[in-house]
Amino acid sequence: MSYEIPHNFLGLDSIHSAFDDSAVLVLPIPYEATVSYGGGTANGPAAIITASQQVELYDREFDDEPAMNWGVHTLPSMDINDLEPDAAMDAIAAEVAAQARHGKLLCVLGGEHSVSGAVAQGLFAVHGPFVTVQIDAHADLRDEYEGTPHSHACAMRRVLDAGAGPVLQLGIRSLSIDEAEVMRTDERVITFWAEDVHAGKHREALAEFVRGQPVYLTIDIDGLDVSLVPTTGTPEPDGLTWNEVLDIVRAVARDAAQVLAFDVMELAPLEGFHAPDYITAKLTYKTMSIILAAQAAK
Ligand SMILES: [Mn+2]
Repeated sequence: MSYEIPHNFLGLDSIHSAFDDSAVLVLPIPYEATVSYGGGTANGPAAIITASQQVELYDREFDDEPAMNWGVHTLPSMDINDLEPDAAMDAIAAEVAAQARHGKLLCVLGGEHSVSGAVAQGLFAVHGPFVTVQIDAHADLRDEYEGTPHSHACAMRRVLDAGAGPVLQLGIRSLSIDEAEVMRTDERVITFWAEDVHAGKHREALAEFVRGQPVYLTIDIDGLDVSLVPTTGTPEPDGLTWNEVLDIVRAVARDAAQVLAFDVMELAPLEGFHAPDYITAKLTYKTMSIILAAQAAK
């Protein structure tokens, strides 16, 4: 008999993590290729999964253990760091498309944010058009950065290139002059700065943006205030609070026709400093719980 905790998200037993019976698929993509400042996102998914095993399954919000009702299956981690960027992005898009066909809620753990462009491609191939909600400190609208179109600084530009639909950004507080121009001229991009979110100015537009639409929610962990998760490659002050982020998740879950997928990106864990890993893991569990509860209520 083994007493080892299973190495899956939340450390679930085989019954509550079986593929067939799970409503959620967790896909770890520890891809890291275009670090521009601090590195370490390749260790993000493993740190989130390890920390998730310490998160209480019981959630007061639901007076229940959501994971025991829905089932959460953790897929094998993608091993693509040796591939050229184009090939890595193709591999991600293909894997996401293959998993999206199962019709379950897909939860991608990164890894650097450039992964999200390929996730959008894979989702679009299966589901057709959708809208994207981005929680992030950075606009990520550069066409290329440091010589590559696959930089994490270009993540949302690549999501737009996937052709699925518009992007609504929340919590943005760092951008280049060129990105400011993209925001002014590209009507596919709607931006709410961090201070707009603090003031609640995003609420009406967010509800209208997702209403009746399939949605992809991408959470760059640096969108949160840096006091919550300082271990990220490109930190910025004045981020979103825990409750501001969960309010956004609740609004998306409530008003969307369906949340196709969400991701949690850019955690760069630091050995011996486990609080940010735990907070990221708890955010991931809360997000899937909120989405599935809203879906069940529709
Ligand atoms: Mn960011």
